[in-house]
Amino acid sequence: MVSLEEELELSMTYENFEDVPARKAASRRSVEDFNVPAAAPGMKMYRLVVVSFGLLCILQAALNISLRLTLFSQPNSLTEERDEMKRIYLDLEAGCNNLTEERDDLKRTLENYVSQQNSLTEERDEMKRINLDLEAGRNLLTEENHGLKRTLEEYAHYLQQGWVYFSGSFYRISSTMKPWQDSRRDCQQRGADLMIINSQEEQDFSRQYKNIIWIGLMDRDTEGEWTWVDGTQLTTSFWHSGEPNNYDKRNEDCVNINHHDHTNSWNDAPCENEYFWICEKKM
Ligand code: MAN
Ligand code: CA
Repeated sequence: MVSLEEELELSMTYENFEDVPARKAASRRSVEDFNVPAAAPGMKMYRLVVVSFGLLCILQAALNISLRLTLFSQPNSLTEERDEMKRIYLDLEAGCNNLTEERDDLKRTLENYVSQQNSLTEERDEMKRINLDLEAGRNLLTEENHGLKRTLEEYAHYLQQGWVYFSGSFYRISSTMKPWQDSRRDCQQRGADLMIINSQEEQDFSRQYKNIIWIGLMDRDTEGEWTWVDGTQLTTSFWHSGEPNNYDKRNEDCVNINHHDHTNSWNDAPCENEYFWICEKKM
């Protein structure tokens, strides 16, 4: 004989494996064996318990399935999420690389622009300097041009007045006779001075005039210290022999060309004596 509890236990253990119709028959048989009427309240309770137990099993199975689904689907979604994150990361990385390249490109462009600008600034400054130099050169040339114009006008003027050009100077012999000081004043009024002789050539040139003529040499300030009208001291001299001599104890402080037929033609004479004179305009 099998007790009700034992039967219940068996049913719980072998529910999935036993042949249900056979079991049902056995149940029926055991019920018949116990002689329990079919509609008895104990039977009802038994059936209720069995059904409840079956429902519980189904519930558990459903729970198992849903848990399994949840557990197995979670790693998948994590992997997907990870892959998605990976993709996003790769996209971001690529974007970042692109931005870095773009930034480097812009940097290079900026550097090029800056260096270009620097070289343009240098060029501009160089051009400015050149321009200033050219301007200075032009001003110099303009000045020179004006100077040359003035010189040319002077040349024209002295030539028109009958002056003779020799070795960088114009010369003029007077047509009247005056004392040394008046002679000098006449030369100065013409923009010139009495002749200064600095070379053998000039000395030879001076001898072509056959009259006695004053030149720009004197020792009025200090006796024996011969000075040219431009303030320079006498270095190369062409005194006639015996001169200067303050002849006959006279004060002969001014110089003239007296002996034209001699290379050394100079003579000292009293300044108040009247002679012709020769002016020189240095050009
Ligand atoms: C004249 C003047 C003098 C000069 C003598 C030379 O007297 O010209 O100055 O020294 O001649 O004999
Ligand atoms: Ca003399």
